[in-house]
Amino acid sequence: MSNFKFLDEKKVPLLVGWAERFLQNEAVKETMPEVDECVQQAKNILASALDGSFAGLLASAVHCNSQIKDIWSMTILLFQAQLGKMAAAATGDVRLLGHRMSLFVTRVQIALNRKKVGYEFVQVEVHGQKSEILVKSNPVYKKIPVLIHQGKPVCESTIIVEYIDEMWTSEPHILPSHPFDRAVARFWATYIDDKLLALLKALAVEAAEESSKAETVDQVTEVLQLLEDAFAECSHGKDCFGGDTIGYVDIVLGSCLGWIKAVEEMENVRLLDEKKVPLLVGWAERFLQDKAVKEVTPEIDEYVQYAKMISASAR
Ligand SMILES: N[C@@H](CCC(=O)N[C@@H](CS)C(=O)NCC(=O)O)C(=O)O
Repeated sequence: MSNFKFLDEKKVPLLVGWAERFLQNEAVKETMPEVDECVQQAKNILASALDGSFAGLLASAVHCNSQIKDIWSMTILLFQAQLGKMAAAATGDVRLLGHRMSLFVTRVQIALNRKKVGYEFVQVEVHGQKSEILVKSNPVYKKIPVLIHQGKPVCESTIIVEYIDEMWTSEPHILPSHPFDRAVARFWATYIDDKLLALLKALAVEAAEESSKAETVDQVTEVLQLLEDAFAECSHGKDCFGGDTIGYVDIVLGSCLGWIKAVEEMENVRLLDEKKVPLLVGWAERFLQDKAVKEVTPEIDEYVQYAKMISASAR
């Protein structure tokens, strides 16, 4: 479609070799559509896509302007750098690159605390000039948290939490034991990250008109209502999403509580409303009392101050 070679032997030889082998696999061959079918499908999407950004991206890929080529090449280089880094010799034990106010970092700290894994906390700069160790350890996103275990970096908070559960297998377990329950837990964790966090960010640090803020507050209320129902289903009448003990969804949602409460204070609204989401209100109180959580959760005032600082510097 574009006359540009993405899988170029000179640039990404490992990926080229892997792609050839992958496409030869019987299970893949049976299900993979032909290239022509993919081209046709892409053209159909392009023709019917009304959304500007998606159509724009596809259109650029099809005509393959030099900007897209550059982005693609850079992505590949960063990917290669990440692979190289992951293969590097192991040194040290557990280090966590983070910042105290990041809820994503809090997740990892709670998981490590629950498992009683000792670690060195390395505070890094994420705004402005990023710390060198962060750029080296997470060259793709350059974001915290990064868990460096025996010299190997693991990125993305939920992935790190899963890694911790799989690496340190002693109790308490974080993910449920049954594959179905694990799938449900991952579903809600993804929902929280996709929906709730975007809304909280909009309320906490983005300047918006009062009317659109009220709309966002309503959306948060809807999300929390769904999570109230999820709690009823997942907890089976027990104290946590994970049943008797704090589990995956508890950690993912619980790490957002500080920001939820900060937004309540800043916007003078009640998001965790006893009348609307009584189960979540009770759960939140219990969660914040847990020792592993308390130790690493900043005070509401700190969140409020931090949110004000971020939104001021964004203007
Ligand atoms: N999806 C990521 C999000 C991590 C994230 O957004 N981290 C923020 C700190 S709260 C960051 O590093 N921001 C720096 C940046 O966006 O450049 C995760 O779950 O770990």
